[in-house]
Amino acid sequence: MGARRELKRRRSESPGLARAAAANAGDSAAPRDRGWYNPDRRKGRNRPPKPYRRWFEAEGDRSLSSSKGDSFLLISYNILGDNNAFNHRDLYWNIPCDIMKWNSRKGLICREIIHWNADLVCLQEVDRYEDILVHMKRKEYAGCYKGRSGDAKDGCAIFWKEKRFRLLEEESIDFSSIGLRNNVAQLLVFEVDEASKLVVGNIHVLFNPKRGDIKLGQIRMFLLKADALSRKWDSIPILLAGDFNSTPDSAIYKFLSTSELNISEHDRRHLSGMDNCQFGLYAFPSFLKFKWTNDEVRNATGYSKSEQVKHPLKLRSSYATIQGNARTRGPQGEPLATSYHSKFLGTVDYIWYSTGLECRKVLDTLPIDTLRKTGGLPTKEMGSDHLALVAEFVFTEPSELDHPHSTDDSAEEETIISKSV
Ligand code: KL2
Repeated sequence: MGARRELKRRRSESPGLARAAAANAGDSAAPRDRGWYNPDRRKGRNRPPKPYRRWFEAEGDRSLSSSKGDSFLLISYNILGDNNAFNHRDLYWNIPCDIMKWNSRKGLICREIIHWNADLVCLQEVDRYEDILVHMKRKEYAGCYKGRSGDAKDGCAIFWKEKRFRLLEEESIDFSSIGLRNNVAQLLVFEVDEASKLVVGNIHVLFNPKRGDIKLGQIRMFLLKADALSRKWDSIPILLAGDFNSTPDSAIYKFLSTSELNISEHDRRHLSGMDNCQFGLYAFPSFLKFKWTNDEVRNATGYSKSEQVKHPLKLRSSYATIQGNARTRGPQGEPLATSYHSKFLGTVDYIWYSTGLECRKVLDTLPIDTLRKTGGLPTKEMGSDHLALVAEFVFTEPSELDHPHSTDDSAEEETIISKSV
């Protein structure tokens, strides 16, 4: 039977069926068959971002650990500010212009953030906050932004899933107000699932590899303020994400992980390790013995007479606590690289956590040879010159010995905060 005669026969039997048959038979007058709209089926929506990265989980029997509540996921991601991408063309000279454009990078960055479906998202080098907020709002995130002072156009942003996290307090640090350059940091206090509370910090530390004194001062201040907020809310756990512009073999990393440092044992110009990473082209001659000035000592330690600097937290770095792929990890257990462009290949991004939290898994970074093959980031698949760090955490049951601070003398620390500006 011909298609049109069949159509006529069906039309008389069932008008609905006939309309569908008409569409199939190519009858342009009939409405086309309509499927249900599923936004997640749209091209690329649900596929993991490329290149493929594996999850690594904590070892050991989970049932033995004293976790409470559901786990939650955090992303820390330096997204490469539009202005920095434009102003530092020399770092990206080999990257095609169309890849560097914000409009092409924005889609990759937002898709990646949304794909991991994290509960907390800490971004650095954000100068197009509104562009990102639009996407995040659609996925039921709320956000807040702290821009850098001075001429800089970028800043830090934190987004959180409103269904799980309720904002209790918001604080930001403008380091220029205490003479430590125009970088910024954010500290937020959340109630999670109406059961636990948490301090979340986000920082983008000064880049200048020579100014270890300022970098150390910024980080010291960030940790002191996080500690003070934690104590204010009854010693709640702390999560600190960001681009610390310091490498894992540096004195600044040692300060973060061991809570103390004697700066007289180090050269200010080498304090952040940015001069001797995989191929840091920021090396400085070190044949002259470096002497700290009083101002530099005060920037670093908070006191011009003290060369010893301490912080009050017990911190662990999430990637270093989870064993990963030998091809992606260095001697400290940190990723070999979280950032790559024509002048730098190395690790500067971290997610630190205090007691009261346990890191359950991390999203692996990429091997050096995979990164080198790209010739430099960003690429047409990766929107920034940094990789997004993603880690999953659980709250642990509090024990007598387990509080986020290494000392319990809050009065002493409050004095340090007020004096060390
Ligand atoms: O290292 V970064 O890149 O965390 O990804 O942070 C800073 C640097 C960012 C904000 O200031 O801009 C980049 N050489 C290389 N990179 C630079 C320079 C520079 N002279 N100045 C700023 N950045």
